[in-house]
Amino acid sequence: MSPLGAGDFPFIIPLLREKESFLMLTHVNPDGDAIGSSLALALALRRLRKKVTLVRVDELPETYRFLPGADLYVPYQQADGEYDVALFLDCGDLERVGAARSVVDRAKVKVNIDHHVTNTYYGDYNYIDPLVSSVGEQIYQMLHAAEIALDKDIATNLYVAVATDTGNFRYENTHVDTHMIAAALLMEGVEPGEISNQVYETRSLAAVRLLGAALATLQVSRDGQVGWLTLTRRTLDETGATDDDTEGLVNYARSIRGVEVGVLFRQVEGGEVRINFRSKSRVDVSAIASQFGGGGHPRASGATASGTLEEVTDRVLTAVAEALQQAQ
Ligand SMILES: [Mn+2]
Repeated sequence: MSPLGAGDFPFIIPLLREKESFLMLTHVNPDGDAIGSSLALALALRRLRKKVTLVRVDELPETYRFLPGADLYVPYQQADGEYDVALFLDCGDLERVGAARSVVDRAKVKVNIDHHVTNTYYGDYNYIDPLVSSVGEQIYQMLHAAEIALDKDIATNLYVAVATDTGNFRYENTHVDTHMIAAALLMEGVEPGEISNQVYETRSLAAVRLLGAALATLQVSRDGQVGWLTLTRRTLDETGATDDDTEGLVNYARSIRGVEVGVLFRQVEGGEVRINFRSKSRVDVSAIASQFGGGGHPRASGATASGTLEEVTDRVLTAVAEALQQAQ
């Protein structure tokens, strides 16, 4: 845990031990950290014989369905009981749970566990640590402090959470603690080669076709510092790809030599455009995303804006150019 990151941590541990029923929520379009950290905590709570209702809004991405406990997820509409505690994982603000917002008040207490620098502290208890790589690290620290033993299933989920949010231990959010925790997880029997095969080396045909279509739209700014890709609804429909298949595409724009900021524009339902930002080393893209009502991390963020693809692209590229200017 980073020195800044404890927050309400000391109050959350007793809640886990003493309360009986837990509602667990994470963000829409869940990624490896959201799913891995949730499943790890859900499995740990079940070992303590707690009642756990782990809800989802979207189907789990195919990539993560191999995770131990993945079948614990239920559609949020099934959360029709009363709960002692709602646990929010990897959600920078309450809106991130999407339609599951309608069930959160079924719990008496809200616990917010997150690592986004833009977190709004919406919980009754907040454990926010922007200096750690992932919520996976935070859950590891919590289980460790609560003296709840790991097993291979819990460790596998935590490993996937940490690995995916660090780009498989490549991003600058990979710290000494990150590797120490990974080592502790390997001691529980985690198989990194097998996980890597599942998470990084297995794609659907549609996803690879989408990659080709996305790369064909690549544009780079005149100064070479901004690269962007554009996905229309039509492209998504023609390739048969799902929204989950768009994950990681933005990294191709950022990977170009000289590019500091990569952006992916994706048309979504209802006349809106989903925007994903990545930066290499200087620009804080969480600040840019905030201008558009979104949030995230300094090097990876996202927002959803209304308007046509052209309008949104114009506005966003102007904001990126300004941010680049200030970061010179
Ligand atoms: Mn995360």
